[in-house]
Amino acid sequence: MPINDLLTTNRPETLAEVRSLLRQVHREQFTYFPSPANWADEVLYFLLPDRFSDGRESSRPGLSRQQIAQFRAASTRPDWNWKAWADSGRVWQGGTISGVRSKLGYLQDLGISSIWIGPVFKQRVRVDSYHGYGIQDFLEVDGRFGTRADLLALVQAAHDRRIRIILDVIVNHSGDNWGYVAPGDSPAAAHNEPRYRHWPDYYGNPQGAETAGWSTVWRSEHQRGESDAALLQGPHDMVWPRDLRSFSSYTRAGMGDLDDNKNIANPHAQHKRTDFFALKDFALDDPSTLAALIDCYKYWIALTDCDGFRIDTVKHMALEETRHFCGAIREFADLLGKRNFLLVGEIAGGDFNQDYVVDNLAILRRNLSGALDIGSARTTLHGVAKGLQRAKNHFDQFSESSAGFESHRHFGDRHVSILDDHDHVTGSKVRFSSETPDESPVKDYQIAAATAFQLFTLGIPCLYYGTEQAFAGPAQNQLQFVRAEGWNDGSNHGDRYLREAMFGPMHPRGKYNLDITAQTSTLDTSLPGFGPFGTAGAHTFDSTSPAYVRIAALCSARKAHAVLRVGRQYQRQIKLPSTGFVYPEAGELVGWSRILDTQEALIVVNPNAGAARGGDVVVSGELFSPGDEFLVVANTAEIAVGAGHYQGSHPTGSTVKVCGRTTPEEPVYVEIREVSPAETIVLLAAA
Ligand SMILES: [Ca+2]
Repeated sequence: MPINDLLTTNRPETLAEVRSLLRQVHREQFTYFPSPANWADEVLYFLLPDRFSDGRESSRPGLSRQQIAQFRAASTRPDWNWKAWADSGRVWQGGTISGVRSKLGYLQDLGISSIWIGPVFKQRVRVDSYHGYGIQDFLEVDGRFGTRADLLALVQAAHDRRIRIILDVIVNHSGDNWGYVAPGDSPAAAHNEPRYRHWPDYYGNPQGAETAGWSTVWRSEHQRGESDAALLQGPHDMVWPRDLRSFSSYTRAGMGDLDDNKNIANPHAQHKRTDFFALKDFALDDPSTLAALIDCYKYWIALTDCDGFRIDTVKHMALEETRHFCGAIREFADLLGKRNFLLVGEIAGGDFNQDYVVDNLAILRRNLSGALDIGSARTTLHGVAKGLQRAKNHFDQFSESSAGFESHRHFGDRHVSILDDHDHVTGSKVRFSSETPDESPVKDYQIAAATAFQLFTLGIPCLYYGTEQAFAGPAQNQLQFVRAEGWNDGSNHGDRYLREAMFGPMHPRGKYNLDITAQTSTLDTSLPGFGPFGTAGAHTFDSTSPAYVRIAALCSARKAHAVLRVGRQYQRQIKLPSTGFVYPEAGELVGWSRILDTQEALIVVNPNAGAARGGDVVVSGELFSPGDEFLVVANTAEIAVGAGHYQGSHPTGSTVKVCGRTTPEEPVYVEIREVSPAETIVLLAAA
């Protein structure tokens, strides 16, 4: 029976309707798409639906690298208003779910096998939460992104290509669906972020000396507080489903410190109970609230056949609540034949928090699958790939012999490797390529070298949209025009510079305070679109760009050889012209091996942006002897110029001989020579 049969004309209004639908799923034989055996076999791609594609790129020109370079070289652009462009970055741009579907071929050719799509659920209709993290209707797709049918069609089209879809879900909080009213104030003046109240107090608490006189009121479509909920009957009023309309489902503690990380284990800690600015914290310690949210998200699995969830703001949920949510979702997915449904947590606040949650919830595979590496692992990766940090800093994270279990990074499918994302909760609010100097000859593809670390070291690699086009925001000589507009400043909407609209709209959507029809059928012509590199009206879906072709070649090698995905991992010592065999300093050649059974893959990256590098790279002395050969299976420098035109060292298909052991102490090694800046070579041998 096709899943489309579950697609009712109207979305359910209550969880009773959802439960009836879930009973139907139990009763009838729907066919669901199975999970991968191991998510480390996948290559993830994270995109924000508002900022990726509107499916209409053929109506706009593509931006060539030459044009991008010209734009970036110009210190002034008389016809261009940087402030208007920056302002545009704060509002809805017009990307859609159907737009994502139109780009499946582009993503498949890049080597992507799973897409993590930012939240698609219905937002407050007159609020600028284009990022999707402020839900008003937990059972509906946002009209600006499309329909439930569009989402189902995306998943089906993706599955036809063996691409999986991961939805981004929020359990910790709802949108700005209600407000706080101080004693004596009008409900219409309902506001957000009153001073935090410590557990067990809350606003409206009859026992609270300072909070008893307060009330909370639902918001209308127009964000006004309304004390008589009977007047709020529209689809854009209050919250949906109806089951979430009891204020006891919300913590109501006001705005506290999101980063009081001292007590990650305390379920009543401030960071667990605080609102997320205007977004309202759910009282997940109320069992019926957590059960309601579990049913909402079971609905989306049943309806769409999605393959996993990325769970937002896990740090702000108590461990038991996360455990309960993940366990319930995993059982439901198991029932549908999705025996390895991905549940990956966003755990902010640094590595300690991340490791604490993973150690507690991921070890036995029954709760969380793993975590996003958004702490120091991400910034270390930036530094190593740019040649600014020793590669050992990256590889030591996987060491089994260092303290603890290093949170199971060495298990390889517990961590999702992140180079860039939409938040950069740790580190600067600018993309990897933004920090590569504009005059650098590797500006357009240094990020491919960073991606090689993601693709070929332990973990599940996740590319952020725009990585393959080396998105870099405005040029250094243009930053003067956007610094005042929050460039790199998280508290001033600096996140927007991590979220350019890849499809290059001419203008953003009609203003967000208009009704939904006007928002979806008109454009705000007073602003330019928030296109990449400080442009509007030109897209960047270029499958010939320097980063795209390199990453595609690396993904192709990864797909072809299991050893590159699941092999054991060893950083290799290298003998440089001036050293013995050492773990080289920052900016020197980096080599590491993956070993599976009797096969060894050797990956060599030159993170030096300015000069070629070579060295003698150690390989396994247990598997290989002098005279054996390694075969080159990928060379990014060669891909860039085309196979017939490559004049450099180690072309694909060539071999290098194993040398060494001229004394009993000497290791066996291969001689790698003249690797160009920011290029990667992958070699393979079987004993
Ligand atoms: Ca919370």
